[in-house]
Amino acid sequence: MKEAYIAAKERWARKMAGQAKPVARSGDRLPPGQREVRNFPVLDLGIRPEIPLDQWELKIGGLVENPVSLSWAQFMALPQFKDVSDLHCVTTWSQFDMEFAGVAFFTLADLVRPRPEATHVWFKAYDGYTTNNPLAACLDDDVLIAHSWNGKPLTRDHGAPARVILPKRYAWKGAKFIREITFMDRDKQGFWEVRGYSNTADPFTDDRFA
Ligand SMILES: Nc1nc2c(c(=O)[nH]1)N[C@H]1C(S)=C(S)[C@@H](COP(=O)(O)O)O[C@H]1N2
Ligand SMILES: [Mo]
Repeated sequence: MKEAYIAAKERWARKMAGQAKPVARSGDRLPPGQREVRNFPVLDLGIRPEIPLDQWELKIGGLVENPVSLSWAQFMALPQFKDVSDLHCVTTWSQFDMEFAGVAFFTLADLVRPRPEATHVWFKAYDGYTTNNPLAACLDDDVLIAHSWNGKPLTRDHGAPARVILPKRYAWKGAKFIREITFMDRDKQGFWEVRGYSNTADPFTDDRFA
């Protein structure tokens, strides 16, 4: 684990806590406080687990009618989805026109059938990382579990074999190395959320800190 990196990000959140945010949502493509990059930086806890495809599984459960544990073959046999979106990291870099391919979140929701009580989704990754999102945000038509970027399988640095992409939130809301997706009837804060980062994480209102 990159302890120094985690500690520095925590200090940054503490220092910035309670600072005024813009009242109006930005209509610009580049969100406030961001700069554009073109090199797809790598940002994570530094663990980057290696997960052989024949050992990979994606568990989807919690408050659902039909919990599943998908093998790689089963995951790849689901309807495939491609979407081009912009990625915004809270550390202020953004990259435009990222083409991710994989399985749409709504396809997985159709498969497991969330119960009416389900309001939030908890994501757990193979490196121990966690994050959380409202179910409504996950059901947006641009959310997917990606296995490829720009036509090639994800590299380990970028979360292979599969990662969650939520284009309308800061990138930390999408778990790389995704392992488990759990539907819940309450919110539960993830790795960065308990360390001072915003639970809503809207890049266009500079919504970085709790
Ligand atoms: N499993 C896991 N997912 C993660 C992270 C992590 O540390 N572990 N970091 C998040 C953060 S802060 C960002 S900005 C993006 C970075 O993705 P990238 O390294 O492919 O640019 O992954 C997010 N998902
Ligand atoms: Mo990030």
